[in-house]
Amino acid sequence: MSDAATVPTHCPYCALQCGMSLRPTGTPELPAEVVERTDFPVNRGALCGKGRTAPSVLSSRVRLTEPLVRRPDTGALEPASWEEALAAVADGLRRTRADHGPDAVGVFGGGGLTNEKAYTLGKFARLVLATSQIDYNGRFCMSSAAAAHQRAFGLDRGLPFPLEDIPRTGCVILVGSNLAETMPPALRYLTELKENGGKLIVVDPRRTRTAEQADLHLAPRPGTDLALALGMLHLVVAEGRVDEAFVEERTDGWAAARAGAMSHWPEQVERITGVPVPLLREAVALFCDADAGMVLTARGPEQQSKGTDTVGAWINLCLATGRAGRPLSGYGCLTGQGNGQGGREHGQKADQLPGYRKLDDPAARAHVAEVWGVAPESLPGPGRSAYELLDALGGEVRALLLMGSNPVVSAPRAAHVEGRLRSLDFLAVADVVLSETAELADVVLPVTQWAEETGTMTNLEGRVLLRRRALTPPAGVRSDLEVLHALAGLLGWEKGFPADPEEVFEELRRASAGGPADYAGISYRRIEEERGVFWPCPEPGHAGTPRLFLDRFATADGRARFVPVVHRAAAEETDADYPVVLTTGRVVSQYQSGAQTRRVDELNAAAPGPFVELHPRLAERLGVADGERLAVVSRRGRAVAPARITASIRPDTVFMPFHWAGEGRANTLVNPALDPVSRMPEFKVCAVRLEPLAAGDATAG
Ligand SMILES: Nc1nc2c(c(=O)[nH]1)N[C@H]1C(S)=C(S)[C@@H](COP(=O)(O)OP(=O)(O)OC[C@H]3O[C@@H](n4cnc5c(=O)[nH]c(N)nc54)[C@H](O)[C@@H]3O)O[C@H]1N2
Ligand SMILES: Nc1nc2c(c(=O)[nH]1)N[C@H]1C(S)=C(S)[C@@H](COP(=O)(O)OP(=O)(O)OC[C@H]3O[C@@H](n4cnc5c(=O)[nH]c(N)nc54)[C@H](O)[C@@H]3O)O[C@H]1N2
Ligand code: SF4
Ligand SMILES: [Mo]
Repeated sequence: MSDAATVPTHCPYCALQCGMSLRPTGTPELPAEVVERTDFPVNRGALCGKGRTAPSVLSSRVRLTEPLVRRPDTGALEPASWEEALAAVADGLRRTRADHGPDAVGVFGGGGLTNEKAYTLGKFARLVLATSQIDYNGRFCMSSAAAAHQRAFGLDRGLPFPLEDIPRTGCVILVGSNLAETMPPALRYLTELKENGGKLIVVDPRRTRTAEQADLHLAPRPGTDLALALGMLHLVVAEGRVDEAFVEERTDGWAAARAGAMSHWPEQVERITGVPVPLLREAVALFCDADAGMVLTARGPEQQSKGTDTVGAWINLCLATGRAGRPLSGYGCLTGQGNGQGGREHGQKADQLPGYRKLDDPAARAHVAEVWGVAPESLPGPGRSAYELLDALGGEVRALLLMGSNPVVSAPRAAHVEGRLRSLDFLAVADVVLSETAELADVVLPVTQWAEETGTMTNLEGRVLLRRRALTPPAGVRSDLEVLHALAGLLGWEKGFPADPEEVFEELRRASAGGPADYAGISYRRIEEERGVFWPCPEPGHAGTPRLFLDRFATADGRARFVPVVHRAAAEETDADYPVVLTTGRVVSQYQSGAQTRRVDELNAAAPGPFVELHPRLAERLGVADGERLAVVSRRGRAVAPARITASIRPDTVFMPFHWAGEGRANTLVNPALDPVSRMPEFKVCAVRLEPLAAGDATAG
């Protein structure tokens, strides 16, 4: 319900982008209250605890309200005027460029930034800084699914159908998604599926709250989803369940993909994954007996050094069974961050130009260069991927502008990344709070938040949404767009970097026109009137595209491509020194690096700190009791957190959430092995050893 005094908007956090309304209170301590908003179809008023408490981060008690500059005499960050802070950033970037060349200046963005910001950040890097060195945290999130989408379908949109289709399909295989904790209001789609008689299969090494809802739960060893999908495809062939007509009419490459699957015998797959053959057969029967089916993946199978091939294997299963390019069927990836979808479309990715164009495609360069009023040759080429960029800091890349990420907590091999950040000649961070990464900066720029600025977000369904400014920001903060506008001016670009979001969006429309992610027909007004518009939407008269691929896939010839894949091991396997598998992920009450949610009392009460989840049998072998401190040691380092003993996890695996800094930082342990195609790090599998700490033992590191 919204009345005149409330403003309809969307949650600042995850890719569901739940609708909510805000009622301004006029007090700096808590500037707004959340009011239920039922007219947005995705969540119909429901919110998780993070969304409900989001206004707490708007409080002047926890946020940054003035720029900070590091003083050479004290070495400390101290308050400064905006003029001084911006001049220091412009100087730092200019000096590095003069001394070491344009590619010595890097930019790191985020999938929580609005489309307007992501677009402007990419343009700022390529034009103002003339650097190729830009990437963003979305590389850690959905890049493997994006690469697999491109390979198979010729286009990457997380979900090719709206969430409302899920309850009407026959069977959903949910692979490595803990939706009940990561997108709680979306659980409704799965309960409705079951109410309608549909089946749910969940693939997760842990019996999560989501897995508890499943008709069938498969619990593979982390890092073995590729073998699991191949084993299912093997059975599909062996049992004569291939949709030959669909394969013939709509796909290419089946023979090679089939051969790959046939070399993975179910018994062999059981040995690799730990999933018994009868359960594998049951999964195939549930999936193939239904009239229609979907496979949805999230970070479990994607955040692996073979994530692209793994998603490819699940897509192959969909294609072989005719569960793609048809109503109520298909493969989809559940994108994670608020603008995880739009953030990957408009040019903050190392190899990309707006509209999901490729930076190395001459036609794409010519189109975007014309919109930007520059010569195509002046655009730099593709740069390093996120982890490779962080790893190059202090070496070839000597200054960094960071907007919308907290890699000290969220990057793999985090102690190393923290060291690289410290070794920079110059670091500028724009953030809403003093994150662990902002603490290392030479200049910190305090920026406005979701409720205080206008901009568009594209949710996991490809639905472009608008958040209108609902509150007046505190006097000392500026928007990211104002920051980039001012910096561009100081670096000699008076024009081309407007601070007004709608002006940026109008340019983004033109830059995206004709590209794969075409926003040309979308306007702020249309989004408001239609409660979101699905891309591609090439002209104002076009209705938008909620469902993709029904007539043809987005490849040149309209046919989907099977990709031949075979199983391979994780980059780091267990051995005598590191005998246990570590996997990592999320809990319901904290968000990402925790920079925002660790500042909310109610969320901290619910999820106060890190823990190591382990099976009672493993705990017994180690002699560790519930709540006792446990050191987890990998080849990258050591983390310490209390044990949480539960029979819901495999006995050969431990799980740590990654939301905290300090001694319990999970990413101290994580292996930065990269997928060769997507450059996604292997967040979900590495080898560790566990060392119980005697009470009072302070050997944390
Ligand atoms: N509460 C909360 N919600 C969030 C976020 C948050 O930080 N907190 N972040 C948002 C973002 S950016 C993202 S990307 C999404 C992520 O959403 P999810 O992908 O649902 O989250 P994760 O917890 O990372 O991983 C999901 C599951 O993968 C399982 N898993 C681990 N290893 C493997 C494996 O090898 N194979 C398989 N099949 N499964 C495995 C884990 O046990 C876990 O239950 O959540 C979004 N929503
Ligand atoms: N071990 C392990 N590590 C992981 C993962 C995992 O599953 N396991 N998941 C990975 C995934 S999927 C993701 S998406 C990453 C996310 O990890 P991060 O990139 O660290 O994500 P956030 O914590 O959301 O960081 C966003 C930062 O930007 C700030 N911010 C928010 N809004 C704005 C804005 O509009 N402008 C500016 N300038 N700043 C803003 C926030 O305060 C915060 O400091 O973590 C990855 N790391
Ligand atoms: S599910 Fe995601 S978008 Fe919805 S309220 Fe929770 S964090 Fe916000
Ligand atoms: Mo993510």
